[in-house]
Amino acid sequence: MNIEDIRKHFPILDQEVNGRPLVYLDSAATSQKPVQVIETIDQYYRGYNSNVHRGVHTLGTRATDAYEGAREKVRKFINAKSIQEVIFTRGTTTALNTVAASYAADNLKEGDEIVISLMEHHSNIIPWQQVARKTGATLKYLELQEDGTLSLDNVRETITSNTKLVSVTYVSNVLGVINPIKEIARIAHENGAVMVVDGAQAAPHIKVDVQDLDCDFFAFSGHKMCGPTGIGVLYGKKDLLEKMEPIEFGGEMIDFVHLYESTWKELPWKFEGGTPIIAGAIGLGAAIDFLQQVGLEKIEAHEHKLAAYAMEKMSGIEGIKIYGPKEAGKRAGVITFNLDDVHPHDVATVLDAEGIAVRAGHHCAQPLMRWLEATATARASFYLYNTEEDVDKLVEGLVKTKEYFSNVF
Ligand code: 7TS
Repeated sequence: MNIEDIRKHFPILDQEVNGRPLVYLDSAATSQKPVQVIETIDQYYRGYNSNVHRGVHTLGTRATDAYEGAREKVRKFINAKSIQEVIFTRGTTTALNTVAASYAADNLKEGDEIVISLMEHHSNIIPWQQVARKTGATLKYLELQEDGTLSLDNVRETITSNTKLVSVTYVSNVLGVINPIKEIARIAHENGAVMVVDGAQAAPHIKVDVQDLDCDFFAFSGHKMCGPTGIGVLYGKKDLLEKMEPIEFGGEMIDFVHLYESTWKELPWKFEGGTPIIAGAIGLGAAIDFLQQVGLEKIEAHEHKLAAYAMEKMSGIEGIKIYGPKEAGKRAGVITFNLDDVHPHDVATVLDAEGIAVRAGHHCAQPLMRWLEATATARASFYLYNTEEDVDKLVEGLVKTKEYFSNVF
């Protein structure tokens, strides 16, 4: 599929915003959805909407087959050993909170250490703060080098035999940095700690192999990878998940309910209390089919090329400050920047008038913002449907923004 073919699959891109063709550069917040995903959800609601795992009627069986079929697609997508290791959640946030509230809350105690990094999204900070508060464990941070990358020396110094859990993002949603997860997992294991990976910005963009990474838990969201909102995945190694307690109790997740005690279903269903996110999971399955049809390697290469092109073009704008590594090879398709003293919200507003969607703010990473000594930044993020022309329009928009504000002040 070439880029024109890919774009044809995304009807939303073919529209004008504020009288200009839409340039969507906010895929790190949420990606657009191809027709396959929209139609798959539509077909479910029109054709076989039904609850799953109960009863024997035909629609129920079709819905169950589609829901469990989506789980198998996810298993293959991340190369998990078994579908028992694939838990559907509401998204990355819920997946990370599940590990914190179940595994960490039950296994950590005073004197134990949790290691995360300074570049984490709030969803990979606050659950561990809560665990630390409740268990008496200590939260420690991996430091960043000058260009915003992690150093393995610092990883080796920070992770010790007291470390019981390490949780690091695979790809930063602010700096686009790709972290050496496999090496960090090895260091965590050498010290007897479990390795949790926030894969929210990785799963959409790079081929993930949880067995090769040898991580213990891996969390990601469907909506950032062409799927619907409200669905995500927690991968966990079976031997760990088996020992963990569910965090939501009720229908769907039980085997037998007695008056004063109950038993749980086997994995992965013991972690999916209540009616599951049926349409979401089926939609995520369609998104995975689409991404595989295009090819993850191709998507990754396309984004690296676009990021390199954007870095080169944007660096030419006088007064721009681009955060993170200069080498495009070290980053995914995310470019965070500030333009002179113009507030990033103003940058985003002027760009919006040009039909260009970027995000401005702290990107749910306030500790990283403090480290960058910025209260806020603007961020352009690319996906498989973006083109060099989109980058050119962004650069033109930024030049206009500069001119506009130099006339105002
Ligand atoms: N982790 C990372 C690295 C993220 O980028 C995000 C969302 C999350 C966790 C949380 O994912 P959720 O699907 O549970 O919300 N990041 C962003 C962003 O960069 N802009 O909007 C949401």
